[in-house]
Amino acid sequence: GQLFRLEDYRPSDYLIPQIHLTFRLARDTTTVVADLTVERRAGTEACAPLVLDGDGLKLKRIELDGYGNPAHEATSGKLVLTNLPEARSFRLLIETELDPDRNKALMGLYRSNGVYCTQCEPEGFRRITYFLDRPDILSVYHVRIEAAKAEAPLLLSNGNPVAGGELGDGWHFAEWHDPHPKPSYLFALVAGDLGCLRDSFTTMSGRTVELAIHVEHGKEKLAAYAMDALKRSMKWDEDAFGREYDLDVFNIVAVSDFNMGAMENKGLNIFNDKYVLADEATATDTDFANIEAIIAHEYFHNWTGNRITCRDWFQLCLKEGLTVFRDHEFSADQRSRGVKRIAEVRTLRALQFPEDQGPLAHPVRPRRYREINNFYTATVYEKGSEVVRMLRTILGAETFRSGMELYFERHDGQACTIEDFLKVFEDASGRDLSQFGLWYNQSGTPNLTIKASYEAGTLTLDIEQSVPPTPSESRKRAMHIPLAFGLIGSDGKETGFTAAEGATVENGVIHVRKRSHKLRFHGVPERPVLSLNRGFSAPVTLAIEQRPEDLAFLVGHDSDPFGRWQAFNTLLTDALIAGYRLLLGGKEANYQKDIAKLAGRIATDATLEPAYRALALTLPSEADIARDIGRDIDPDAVLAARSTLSAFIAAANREPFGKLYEELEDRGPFRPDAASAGRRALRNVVLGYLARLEGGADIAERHYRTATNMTDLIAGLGTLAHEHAGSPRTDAALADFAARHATMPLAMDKWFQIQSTTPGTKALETVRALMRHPAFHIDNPNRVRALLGTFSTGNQTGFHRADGTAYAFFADALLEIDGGNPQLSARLATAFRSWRSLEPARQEKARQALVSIAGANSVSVDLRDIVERSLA
Ligand code: HT7
Ligand code: ZN
Repeated sequence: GQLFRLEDYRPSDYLIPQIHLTFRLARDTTTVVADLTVERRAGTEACAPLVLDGDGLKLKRIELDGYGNPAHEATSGKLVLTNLPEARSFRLLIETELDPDRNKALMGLYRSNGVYCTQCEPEGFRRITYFLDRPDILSVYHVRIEAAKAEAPLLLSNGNPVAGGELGDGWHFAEWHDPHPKPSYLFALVAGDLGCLRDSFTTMSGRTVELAIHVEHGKEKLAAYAMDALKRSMKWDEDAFGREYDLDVFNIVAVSDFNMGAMENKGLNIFNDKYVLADEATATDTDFANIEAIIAHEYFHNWTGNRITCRDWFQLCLKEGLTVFRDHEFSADQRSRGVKRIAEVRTLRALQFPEDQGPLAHPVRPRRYREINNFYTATVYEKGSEVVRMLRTILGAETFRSGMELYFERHDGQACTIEDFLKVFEDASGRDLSQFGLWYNQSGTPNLTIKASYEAGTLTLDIEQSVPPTPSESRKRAMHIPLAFGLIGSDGKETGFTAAEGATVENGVIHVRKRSHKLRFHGVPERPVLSLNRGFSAPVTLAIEQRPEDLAFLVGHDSDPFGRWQAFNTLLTDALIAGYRLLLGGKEANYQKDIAKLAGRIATDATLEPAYRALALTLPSEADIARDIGRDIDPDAVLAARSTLSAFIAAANREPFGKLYEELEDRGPFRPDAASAGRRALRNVVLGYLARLEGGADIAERHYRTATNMTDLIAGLGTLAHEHAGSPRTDAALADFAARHATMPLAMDKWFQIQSTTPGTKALETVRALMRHPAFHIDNPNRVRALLGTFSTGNQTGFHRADGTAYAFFADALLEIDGGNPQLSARLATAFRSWRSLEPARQEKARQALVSIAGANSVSVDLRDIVERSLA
C-alpha cells in the first residue's frame, strides 16, 4: 500500500462544483452516468491532466460536452484525462457499470437484504464513478434514480425531493437535489421496498422538517425510540449549540449489512439496524442508550462534519472528535451526567488506552497512513473528544461557546483543518493554544506522577509529567494538562487555600505545563485528602500513593461522582492485582474485609443513583486488570483473581444483596429511561454476585425464566452461561433462547456473544461450532462481530488459551473474512494489538499467528497494514 503523508497535501488542480448523477438500478447491471461540471482552479495550467480516482470500476463511456471523446487512459483505479479544453470550465460525462450484488466489502453501492444502499466514507464514491474523491472537493449534487417499481418503490438520495414519476415497463424514477455543496463521501442513495415511520419537527425558526425512518416492513414500531431520540437531538442542537437543521426532509434508513454503526450522509443517514430497531423484547438498555447516542451523533454531524467538513482525511478528528464530544454532552443532558462520565471513561480506558500504549498508537491527528479505513479509531474518536473537553475546561464554558460560534460562522461551507479549529478558540479567548495543540499531534497517554506532602499549613505537590515513546515518536514534548482537583478536609468538605505557587491554579484546575512542577498550596488548615483529575479532566494515567483509608474516605465524601467511583475502582484494582500476584505465586488470593463492606455500603446507599451504584459495583473487567498489570500477563490468573474477589464480596453481602435484588424487581410497565435502566442495571449486577453463592444457578435461571424484557433475559442467560457453563440447565436455557429468537438476527447476536465470551478453553470449540450455525453468516458484520469480535476482545481466557490454538483459528478466520470485507478483517485483527504484554509463551504464539497472516497469499492492504504495524 502507498504511504500517504500529511505534509504532501496539495489542493487539487480542478474543482467539480456540480454533479448530475443518473442511476439505473438493475440486478445484473447497474449503470451510473455522472455529468460533471469541471473547473480548472485559478493558477492551474491548461495542459494539466485531470486525474480522477476509481476503484474496481468498469468504464462504459466518456464524453467531453461539445468536444467528443477526450484523450484518456482508464484503469479500474484511475482515469487520467489529457489535452483538456482551454476553457476554464467544461462538462464531462462518465458512464460506469456496477454489480451491487457482488459487492461484499460494503463500500460503494451494494445490496443488503434486497435494498440498494451506499457507503461512501471515506473512499467509497470512487467505487461508483470516477471522481476527485477527496473531502476538499465540494459539489452540488442532483441525483436521478430509476428502478423497477416492484423491486424499489422507495428511491432516496441526499437533499430534498424535486421530481418523480412513472417510466413505463413497471419502472419509475425520483430526482433529488441537495443545495448544500458537499464532499463525495457524504453522497448516499437508497432504493428498495421498506416500511416507514414518519414524524415531523418544527425548527427554531419555525420551518417544518419531515422526518422518516425506513426499516424492513413490519418493523416500523421498532423505530419509535430512534425517532424520539432524533427529535430530542434536533432540539438539543438548537438549544446547546444554536444549530438549526437546513433541509425540508431528514431520512434515516436501517440496513442489516453495515461495517460500522451509522453514516451521516447529508439528509439521508444510513444506519446499522442494530442502532435503530428497539423495543423491550428485542433490545437491552445498553442498546437503547447506544441508539440514542448514535442517532444524536449522526444528526450532529450535519453541522460538525457536513456543513464544515475535513480538508483531508488526516483531519478526521476535526469532525469525529468534536461530534463525539457533542453526543457525549447530549447524553449527559438526557441522562445522568455523573454516570455518563464514568461510562465514558471506562470506554476510553478499555478501548483507547491500549491503542495508545501499543504498536498501533497514533496521534489524534495522524501524519501517516496506508489505509485510512484503519484510522477510524478510539484515538481519533474518543481521545479526540477528550481533547475538545479539555479545551472547554481550559477556556471555560462561555469562551468555549463563543469559539464554537466563531467556528460555525467563519468556516460554514468549508473543508477545514485542526489549525482552523484551534485558531477560532485562540481568537475567541486571546490565548496561545500552541502547546495545547500537541494533544492532536503527539501520541501516547501522558503519565503524571504526583507526590504529596503536608507541613504546617502548606501542601506540596511534586508533579512530574512524562509521555511514553510510541511508534515513530521517541522524544516527546511537555503537554498542557488541565488537572481538576479538590482538597477535602476531615469533615468531608472542601478545604480552602490562600495562595498557590509553582503552577497556574484557577477555577479548581491545576495547569500542568512543564515536565515538573513543585506546586505549593499555602494556608491549608489540615492535611487534606486529595481528589485529583476530577471528572477525568485529562486523559492521562496518574501515579500517586494514596492510603487505602484515604481512598475509602473519598468513596464516601468526594463531591465529584467520578472521583468517588475512581477511588473505589482503585481499591478494587489494587486488591485484584495483589490477588493475582498471590495466585501466580501458587498461593490463595485473600482480600480485606473492608472492601466487601464498602461494596455493601455502596450497594445499599439509597442516596446514590442506582445506575451509579451498578457502575461502582462492577468489578474491573479482565482486560482492565490486565491493562493495569501491564506486562507478562497470565489471563488465567487474572480470571481467577476476579472470580475470587467477586465471590468474596458476594459471600460477605449475601443478605443485603439478596434483599436489594428483591426490592429492585420492576413490576410496572417497561420504560427505557435512564432511571429505570439504572435500577435494572443494579439488580443485574447484584444478580452476578448472588450467582456465585450456593443456589446461585437457581436464581440466575429464575431470572431468565421470569424476565419480561431483553435486558433481564440477557442478564439471566449470561450469568447462567458464564457461571454455570456446560450444565444441563444452562444448555436448556440457551436452547430456549435460540428457539424463541431464531428469526431475529439481532437477538441471535446476543446469543452468539454470550457463548463466545464464556470463560475458559472450551470457548474455542463452541465458537468453531457456532460458525456453522444457520444463523451465522460470515458476510454479515454484525454476526461476525458478535461471534468472532467478542471472542477475541471479550474472552481473555478463551482467546489467549495457553496453547495458542485460538490465535491460529482466529488468523484463519481473518483471512477468510478478508476475501470479502477487508475493512472488517482489519478491524478484527486489532484484537492482537496488546500481544507484547502477554507472558512470553503466549507472546510467541500470538506473534506466529500474526506472521502467518502476513505470509498468506492474498492479504488486503487493510489487513496487512494492521498486521505489519502490530509486528513492527
Ligand atoms: N462517519 C462515519 C464513519 C465511517 C463509516 C460508517 C459506516 C460504514 C463505514 C464507515 N467508514 C467510516 C460514522 C460516524 O463516525 O459517524
Ligand atoms: Zn462520526
